[in-house]
Amino acid sequence: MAGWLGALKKTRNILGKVFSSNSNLEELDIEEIEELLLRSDVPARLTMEIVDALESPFKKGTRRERLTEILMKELGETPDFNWPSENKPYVILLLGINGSGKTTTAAKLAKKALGAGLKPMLCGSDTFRAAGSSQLKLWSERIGCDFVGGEMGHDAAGVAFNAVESAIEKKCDVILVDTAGRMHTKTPLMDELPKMCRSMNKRRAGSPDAVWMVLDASLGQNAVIQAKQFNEVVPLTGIVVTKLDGSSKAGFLFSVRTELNVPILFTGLGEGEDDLVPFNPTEFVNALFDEESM
Ligand SMILES: Nc1nc2c(ncn2[C@@H]2O[C@H](COP(=O)(O)OP(=O)(O)O)[C@@H](O)[C@H]2O)c(=O)[nH]1
Ligand SMILES: [Mg+2]
Repeated sequence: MAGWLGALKKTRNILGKVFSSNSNLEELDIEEIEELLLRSDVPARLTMEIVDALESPFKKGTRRERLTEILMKELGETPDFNWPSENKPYVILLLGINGSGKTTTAAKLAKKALGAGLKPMLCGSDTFRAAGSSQLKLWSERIGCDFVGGEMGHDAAGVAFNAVESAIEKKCDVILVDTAGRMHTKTPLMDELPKMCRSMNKRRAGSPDAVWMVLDASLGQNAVIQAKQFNEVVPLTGIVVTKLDGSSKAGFLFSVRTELNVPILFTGLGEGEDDLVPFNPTEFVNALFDEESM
């Protein structure tokens, strides 16, 4: 299973020059420090705060503690996600642009639910592409869980309704609803999302219980801009950050709370089915510093 330290290597290659206790900050001028922070998509306001902290005098050996405090404050509280014991079937709707990792994340979450002793259902409502739903069906066979999907061209809201109906019948505990990737700028597909919500709500009042946006970490700050637009169409209740492994722009995670005020719940640290872990701010911040001190 992939870990935080390995996943954050590329971002650390940049930020470590500022954060690492081995780095010789005296060799960098303020512009260079700012440039490094911004290059990894640390938001501008936080960059200024970090620079201020580095410029003001402090006791030797406390740089890491001081920076850690600033970074942890920026991330805010991260609630633990617990699989619900009521409101069954609990419906989690996964949204995002094409390729962000929705289908993989739906499967990874279903595997987690199985591991927690629950009965999950995968719902393939990506009826926009020919292979959209069949990809998730393959996942359901691989991990061994129920599946409801639709053919290309079917109404996604109808597929979602059928999934809730079938999950009630089969006494499933949780439904992971995978959706078609859509651009936040394309109105007709964006309009489909509230329709899907209304449709599921008709079959089980209160659903979807959770609406999670799946963000590709390699897009950095642009991912947050997308999320803001999705959030205006369907209010988000959580964020899943995928592909943190391989991203050099993990600094954007520090914008999520201030820009969206939605918690980061899970993080993808690799392609494997077990490479989805609860977001852990302490592990995340620690992994931005040097490897030796871990
Ligand atoms: N490295 C890495 N790859 C991921 C992660 N999550 C998804 N992927 C890959 O991203 C690609 C697109 O994923 P997919 O789930 O099909 O995206 P979708 O279009 O949003 O459904 C696939 O090759 C996945 O294996 C992750 O956390 N780390
Ligand atoms: Mg997909």
